[in-house]
Amino acid sequence: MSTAYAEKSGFGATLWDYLTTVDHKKIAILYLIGGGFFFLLGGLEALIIRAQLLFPDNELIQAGTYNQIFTMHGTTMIFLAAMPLIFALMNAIVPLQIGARDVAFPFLNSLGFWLFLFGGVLLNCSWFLGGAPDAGWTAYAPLSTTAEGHGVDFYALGLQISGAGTLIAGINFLVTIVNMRAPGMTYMRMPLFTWTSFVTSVLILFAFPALTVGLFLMMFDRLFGANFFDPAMGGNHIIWEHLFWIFGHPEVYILVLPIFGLFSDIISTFSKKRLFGYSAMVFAVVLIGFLGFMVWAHHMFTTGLGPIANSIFAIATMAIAVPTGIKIFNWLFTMWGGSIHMTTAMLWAVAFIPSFTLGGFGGVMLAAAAADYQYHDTYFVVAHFHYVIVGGVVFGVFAGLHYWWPKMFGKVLNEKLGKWAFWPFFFGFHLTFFIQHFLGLMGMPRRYWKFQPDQGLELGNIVSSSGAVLMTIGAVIFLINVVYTSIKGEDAGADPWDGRTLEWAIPSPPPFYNFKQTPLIRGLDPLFIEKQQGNGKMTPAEPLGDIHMPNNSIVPFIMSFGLFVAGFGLIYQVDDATWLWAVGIGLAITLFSMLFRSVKDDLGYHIHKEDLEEEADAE
Ligand code: HEM
Ligand SMILES: [Cu+2]
Repeated sequence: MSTAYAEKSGFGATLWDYLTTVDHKKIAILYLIGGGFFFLLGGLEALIIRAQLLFPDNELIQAGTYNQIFTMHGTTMIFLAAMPLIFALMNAIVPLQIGARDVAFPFLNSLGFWLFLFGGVLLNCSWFLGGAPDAGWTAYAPLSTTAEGHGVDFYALGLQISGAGTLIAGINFLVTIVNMRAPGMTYMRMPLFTWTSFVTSVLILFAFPALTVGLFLMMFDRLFGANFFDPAMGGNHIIWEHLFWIFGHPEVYILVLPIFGLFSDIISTFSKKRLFGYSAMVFAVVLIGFLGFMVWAHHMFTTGLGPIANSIFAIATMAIAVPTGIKIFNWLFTMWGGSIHMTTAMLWAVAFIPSFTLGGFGGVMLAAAAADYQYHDTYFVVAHFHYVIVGGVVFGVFAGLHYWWPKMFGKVLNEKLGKWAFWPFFFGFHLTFFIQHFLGLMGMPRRYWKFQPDQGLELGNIVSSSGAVLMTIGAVIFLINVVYTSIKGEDAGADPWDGRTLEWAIPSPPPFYNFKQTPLIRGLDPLFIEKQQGNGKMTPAEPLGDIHMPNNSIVPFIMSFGLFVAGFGLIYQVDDATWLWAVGIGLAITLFSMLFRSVKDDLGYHIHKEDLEEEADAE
């Protein structure tokens, strides 16, 4: 290991290092651990749902508990599992793909993570403090505004805090991709994963504020006696649905676009071909991002917006099938005639194409407004969105982890175990969710605690629940693979997959400064170009020189902790005004940390040229 900045070892030192780190690669690992933990929690909740729905008239859990579990399953999976897992991959890879030494604002990067984590912990504290939120992950008013207990308050405050973290992360990636690209890395030379992360960051920037506003209004209605969503007092509960879905629909593209990007990279790498239709792919991503904001009312066809609004939103929704189709054909054409290597990552990618496409078909069916009166709030909807979210996002996260694990940890995940995890998960997934389309068409409503015997729903539900068991087996094998690889995995080397993009040009795991010299980019797939036309190494764009690095800081952790304390205070001041002290103390902690950060100079440090040279000699 390098340089004079020798690191202390031992558990305490490692813990402190991670609490204070501003290195995008370590923050990626934090997101991976946090998101992975919540994914397991959300998965456990899903298993409880499927256990309750195994038999008709089942009394395994109480109706009220069921409401809490499906609400927390959905909320956890979307906000605390899928989002952070995607941020894990973006953090680990985007700076490397553009030839940057870190993100634009490393301090903010750390703040974004800790806000997400404390928000998620706050939300989950509700389990131990009188009950979790139970108004669905969509928290429609007036159900949410009149729900008893503090569950929904935890929802409003927890998501507000973690949402702030997401917004910060989105802005950070935007600035990073606009400003930090290496010389020669023009927009139209960026790998698709970077492109989609860029568009996703734009969507975050425009979508999350709608959620922020909605949650603030909800907080005022529930905690301070306001009536924004109460028609009896002159409010309007439909406004919540608009605010929620103006955020909520783009959110599904926020989740799936980076996945489109990583599949594009993976399919091109393992087909040993340049991505087919690169510029059409970029165009399609931007168009999907734009149209994603035009369709939110397809979630509200049955609220009585009227035939004109319904028709416009129906057509806009169906229009998204066009750029999505462009992408699907381009993936197929990339594979066409390629020399295909069926690694585990590629297996997930190939499985993703038909799975996600089926989800898209369901989506176009739901978009037919008149027909949606039949599908709405049935299991057909549950089937549809799990096809896109599991068949898209979860498959994508597995693919991305297999593909980039060597870059992140220096070891290749075991391929055999990887495939053993894939098959049960893949079959389990289709078993669980395909049949739900039919359960929905047969009239089984979504979010119901029980179904009745003799309605023909028994078999379908048993099939669905057994699929969930298979998926669990797949997930467990993946975890075993992680443990096995960390003990026995083979060393990856810099470029285990014969990669095409810049992240494969530096060692695995990369040194903490990433690139010793910023590379010069000569075209799309820059490393591939150097392998074809050069000596397989990137040409440096600058002479060897000192590298400026940011300092670690505990301040982001403390800032987020302050908001966590204030969140509790806000929730409980309704019962007892002394809790206002907690609000004051929490906000004081946060504001004081901000002041401290503003007035104290933190200029970072330099890695000296001589140390880098010494390291080069040692190599
Ligand atoms: C992996 C196995 C999974 C299983 C077996 C599963 C199962 C279920 C079931 C049965 C419901 C419906 C509850 C009801 O309406 O009565 C549900 C709802 C939901 N699931 Fe999943 N799910 C899984 C994964 C995921 C993932 C990965 C996500 C998102 C990233 C997700 C997001 C949601 C959402 C948003 C809801 C709606 C919750 C609500 O109605 O408020 N699920 N899930
Ligand atoms: Cu939508």
